[in-house]
Amino acid sequence: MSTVSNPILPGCYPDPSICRVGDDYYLVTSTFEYLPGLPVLHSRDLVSWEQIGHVVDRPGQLDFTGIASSGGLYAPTIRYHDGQFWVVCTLVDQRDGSRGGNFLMTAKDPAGPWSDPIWLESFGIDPSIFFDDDGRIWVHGTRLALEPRWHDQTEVWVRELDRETMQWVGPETVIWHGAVEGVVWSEAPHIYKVDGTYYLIAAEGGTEFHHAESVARSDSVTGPYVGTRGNPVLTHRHLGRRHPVVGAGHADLVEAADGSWWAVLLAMRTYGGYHYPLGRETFLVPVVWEDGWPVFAPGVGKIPDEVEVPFAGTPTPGVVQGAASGVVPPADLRWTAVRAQPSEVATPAGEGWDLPLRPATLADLEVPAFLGLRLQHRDADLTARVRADLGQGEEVGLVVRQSEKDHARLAVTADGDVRHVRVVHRQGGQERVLGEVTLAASADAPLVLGVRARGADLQLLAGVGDTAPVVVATADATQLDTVATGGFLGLWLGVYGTSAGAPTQTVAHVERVEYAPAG
Ligand code: 6LW
Repeated sequence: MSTVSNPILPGCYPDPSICRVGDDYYLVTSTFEYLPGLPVLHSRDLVSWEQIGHVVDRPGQLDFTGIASSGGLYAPTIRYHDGQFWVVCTLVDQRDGSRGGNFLMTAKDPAGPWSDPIWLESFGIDPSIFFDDDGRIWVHGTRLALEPRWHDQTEVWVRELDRETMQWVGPETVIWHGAVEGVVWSEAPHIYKVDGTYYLIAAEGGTEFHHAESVARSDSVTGPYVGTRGNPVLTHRHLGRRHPVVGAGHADLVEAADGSWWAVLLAMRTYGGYHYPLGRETFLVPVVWEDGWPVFAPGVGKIPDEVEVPFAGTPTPGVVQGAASGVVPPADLRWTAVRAQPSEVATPAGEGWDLPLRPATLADLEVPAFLGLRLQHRDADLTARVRADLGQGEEVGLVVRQSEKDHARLAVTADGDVRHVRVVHRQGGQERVLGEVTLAASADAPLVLGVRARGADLQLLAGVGDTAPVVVATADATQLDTVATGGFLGLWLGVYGTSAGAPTQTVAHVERVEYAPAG
């Protein structure tokens, strides 16, 4: 027996999906415009998790050109069947819709390599896949309703997929619009078969405050599905905005080897008022069956702060659970870039990276010279040691990133033997300077740049060599979270460099980056 604290995956790990193979559990989450995409996490007991790879981990596997923030990879589903792992997911291209859609990737080893995408002729988001006892494969997903009666709402469809041709067989059936007539955003559908009955679970209400999880059942995979009178079976919306955990929904179920049932789902922890700068995180909830229906968090009715897992051993929380503190070496699976793989923007160099500056800025829909990590703790420190011989108009620094339009950056430029350091808050595409300092430094002196997150306060610090860094300005995390900006992401902390449109040969030597939870 051991106890795990929720969230089991802190920071931006939304839209979890889980499967079990023997005693091993595998979980994937959404990553939007960040690459590598779709982290694959492994656990033997649901308590201790470690990352073993990514589904989308090589250049060219998917085309991310021009994908805007909060587009990209949405809500994957992972399953194991027939000796291999299957992930279905959506590449959302908000730009022109000419690419993207639902795709399937498979792997013998969940750590990878995963296949190239097999595109499914379907549209909408949140695809899932169900393998029936008779060997038939049923893909299901959600999209804006085609039927006029459900105008402006979403519908859940299911359709059979042929194992050999990977083409649709037979017609599509619309099986669900949400538990209540008029409910919006029926999402994240998953079908299971339990004791001969088909169960459909789906989120509804949208992935924010009104998020909820509902369940329906049927004697046939294509329905008709009838919801339980107990719907929604889990939500936090009735707890109000002052409850410390909001937005519970987007669940996936798994049966443990001992026959117990569990759900992983997303929710957000608020701080600094009704804000959640860490984004949508992954939580674990026990599930029991009563009268042929699943009961989420029995006896509690909301996500428990701590969950007892009877079959779990001594907890050994993994790096992905925010347990690590210190240098984040290049091989660490937490590193991500935007619209490209890290290997396409930087080269490992000792404990850090050589990061060639790029003409693209953080505001452009291009591949910026950027490498970052999720902010996983409300109190945390990120420190980077960077050497760069900057030319005119060139900039290196740290960024607290939400999107192209919204970030706070600590921007260093050079003018002879001085370094100008500014903190710029880019808000809805408009920039304002929050503070600035000038530091004396020779071209080869290392810059020591830091983000000190203390709740909603994001202090941005800069220094040279061994002198103590100074706070240049404090940015406000509650102006950078999705409550303030829209979108689907938590905050990322990263190093970046740009030549602001000009050709450049300059390389930022990011000698070392440390991330440490504080307090
Ligand atoms: C995802 C949808 C949702 O596809 O937000 O949880 C979308 N709600 O299910 C992006 O994460």
